[in-house]
Amino acid sequence: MADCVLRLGKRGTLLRETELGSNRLEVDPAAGQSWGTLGADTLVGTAADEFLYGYDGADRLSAGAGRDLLEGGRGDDILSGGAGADVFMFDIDGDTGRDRIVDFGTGDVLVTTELLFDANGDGVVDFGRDRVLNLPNQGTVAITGDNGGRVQRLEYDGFVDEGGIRYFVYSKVGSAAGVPTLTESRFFDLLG
Ligand SMILES: [Ca+2]
Ligand SMILES: [Ca+2]
Ligand SMILES: [Ca+2]
Repeated sequence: MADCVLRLGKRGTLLRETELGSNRLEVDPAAGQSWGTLGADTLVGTAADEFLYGYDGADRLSAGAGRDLLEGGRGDDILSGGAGADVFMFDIDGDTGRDRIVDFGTGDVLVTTELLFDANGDGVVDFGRDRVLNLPNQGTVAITGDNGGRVQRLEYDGFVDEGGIRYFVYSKVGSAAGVPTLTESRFFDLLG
């Protein structure tokens, strides 16, 4: 009999821990979301707007077209938003690992639950010599743009308070993406 453990995540989401192992999971169109397992999963989205959550393990999330929400969770994940204005979520309360975003576009945003370190306070987070974003939880994010170039700076766009949590929003320097990219997405609906 397979073990099944239920517990509450930080944001009040119900997590179901099922089998370990490598899984290929496609989004259930009715639910609009796909949740990974403790193992290394490949999550594949559709052209609709959806939420991909890798949970534990070294996951590969490929959201495809649509305005998607991607959260790798723990483990070293590879995240691809595909076309559309996508939201890449990093919950600083947990260990997010050494992640990679492979197609960060000018319409996309990166969202964290803590303000990122901005050495000179100019509203732009410079990644520094290692060219990866260093998160307050010791996690890192290596970001490649959708044009193939390495992203080495992000601009701070502001924050949103929702459900007792403050979400900080970042985008490519000079991009029009920002707080509305998050608030107009289905992110908070799916958490609700
Ligand atoms: Ca997983
Ligand atoms: Ca997308
Ligand atoms: Ca991760």
